[in-house]
Amino acid sequence: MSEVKTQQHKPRIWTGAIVGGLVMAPVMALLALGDQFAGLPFLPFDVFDWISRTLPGPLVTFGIDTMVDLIRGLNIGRLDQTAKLAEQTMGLANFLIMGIVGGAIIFAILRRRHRTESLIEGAIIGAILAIPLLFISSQVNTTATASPLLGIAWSIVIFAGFGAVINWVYNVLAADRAATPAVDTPAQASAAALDRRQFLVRVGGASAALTVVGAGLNTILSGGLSSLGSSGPSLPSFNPDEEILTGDGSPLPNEGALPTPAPGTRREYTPVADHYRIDISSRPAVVAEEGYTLPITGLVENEAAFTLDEIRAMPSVSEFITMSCISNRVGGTLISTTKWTGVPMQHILEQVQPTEDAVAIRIEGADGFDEFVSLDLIREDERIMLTYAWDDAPLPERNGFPLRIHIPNRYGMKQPKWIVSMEFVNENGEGYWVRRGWSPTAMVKATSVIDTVATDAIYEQGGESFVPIGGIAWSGDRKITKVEVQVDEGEWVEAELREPMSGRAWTIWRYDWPFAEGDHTFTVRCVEDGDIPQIEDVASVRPDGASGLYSLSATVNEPEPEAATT
Ligand SMILES: Nc1nc2c(c(=O)[nH]1)N[C@H]1C(S)=C(S)[C@@H](COP(=O)(O)O)O[C@H]1N2
Ligand SMILES: [Mo]
Repeated sequence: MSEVKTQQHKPRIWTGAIVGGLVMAPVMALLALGDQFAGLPFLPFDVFDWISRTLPGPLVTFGIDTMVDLIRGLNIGRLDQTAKLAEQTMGLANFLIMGIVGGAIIFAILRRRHRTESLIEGAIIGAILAIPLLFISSQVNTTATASPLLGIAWSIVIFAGFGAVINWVYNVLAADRAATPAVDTPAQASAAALDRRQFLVRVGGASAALTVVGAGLNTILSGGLSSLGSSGPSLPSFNPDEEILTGDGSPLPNEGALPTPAPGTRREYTPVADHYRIDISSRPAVVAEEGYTLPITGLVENEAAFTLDEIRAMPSVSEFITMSCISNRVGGTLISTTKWTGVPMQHILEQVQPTEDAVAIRIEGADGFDEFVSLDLIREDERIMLTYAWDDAPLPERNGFPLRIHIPNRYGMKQPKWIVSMEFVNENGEGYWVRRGWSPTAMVKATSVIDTVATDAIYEQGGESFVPIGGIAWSGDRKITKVEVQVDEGEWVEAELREPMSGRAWTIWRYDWPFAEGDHTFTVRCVEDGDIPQIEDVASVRPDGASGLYSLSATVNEPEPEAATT
């Protein structure tokens, strides 16, 4: 009798499993923070990437499709982001399962020991569990920018911590049981069980709180530069009945262009309020208009401190411009288009007269962000512009009021907002994100995205049904010359291209696909001027920007017969 009881005094393995899952959640939040702010490896995605490369393809596809269906069923996320979200969710879920197994293993091992107060055993087991993960990460990780040694140390510390916390929970549960030596009456036994349950509930609560705080910090601090996929606001979609005008009331430059975007395609001209926003601080820097001057110093003949009125009175240019963040994933929301107005930087050079040794300008933002622009680049590209207006109105506060720079064909990270100073220097340096391991040139890669498979806009023509499919393609200032769509494993078929608003704006494309009922996968690719195809090899956003083809799955059903009303 008492023999059996002593055995029951040891916390059970399944309790370890629960604890493992609970502790793993905040561990993942911590790993995400490390990924975000120190360029440390994010093991959950690494492990998932590795698994999906190792497992047979159809199994992985099945898993992703199931998740996509699930997420769609739950109505989370935009269709275009669902596939990536599914993969990421699977990566996280998979890691959670590993936490559960890890917790069970640690409890199983601790059960074989004499009870101790120490946390060493758990910490050691945790660190050992990290070793295969580190190996996997070294094989597949392409996003970490921190030194590998630091990555190893970080992962081992985190997992030792994971083990130690589980060990601690084990100790508390075991001590609790030891403290109720004579579990004789059913009442006492259930009181002890209640205590333990309360304790576990508290562990669960702490886990949830820490996870939420960690994930929240990640989102707030990164302002969207998150590897966990910032699903921004849904993009407003094209509405054929709405006439879009720019801020000064003029029509878009490609007014009347054909084809008409497929229903559900994003708006060609992003409303300024919906323009994506990325910056290093959680709140936009605020620069007061009153008393503002732009000091231009350093290696120039004429130092200057231009007021906004002076800048606005200089010769100006306007252009419709698509800008993207380098951390925009294929198909992500960190890309927008509006009308930019400003002074050509070449004009500014004429005003201040750089000296012989001047090589670059160091531009600083009110938030401490900085970047360098080489004078050679400015001299050879008259389009580089000191921008003061978007959509014919002063820059919004969050998008860089009062001044920001535009450099064609580069991702946003090269283009400071909230400019407070320009210093001409004799060396081209590394800007804020470059110093943190991102691309020194940040040249835009061609990208194409499916915004819509408009199953609710199926139409008939010549006895055949068609489903309008549409989206965007963009390649910086390089012209998009072709977009092709593939359905399942079929032939690539050319889409129609709509004349873009400018040479620096995205191209809307449309393909009316002959209807075929069922579950289908749609993939898109584009070609830029010079017959250069979009890069198909998958690369993550860090350090040079994402590449890879965008695809999505959709179920296409027979259209509902028209209701007999008029
Ligand atoms: N001062 C300042 N400028 C900045 C940034 C920043 O954090 N601070 N972020 C850059 C990045 S990474 C991008 S993608 C664009 C985003 O501009 P937007 O927020 O107006 O869309 O601004 C760039 N300029
Ligand atoms: Mo960015």
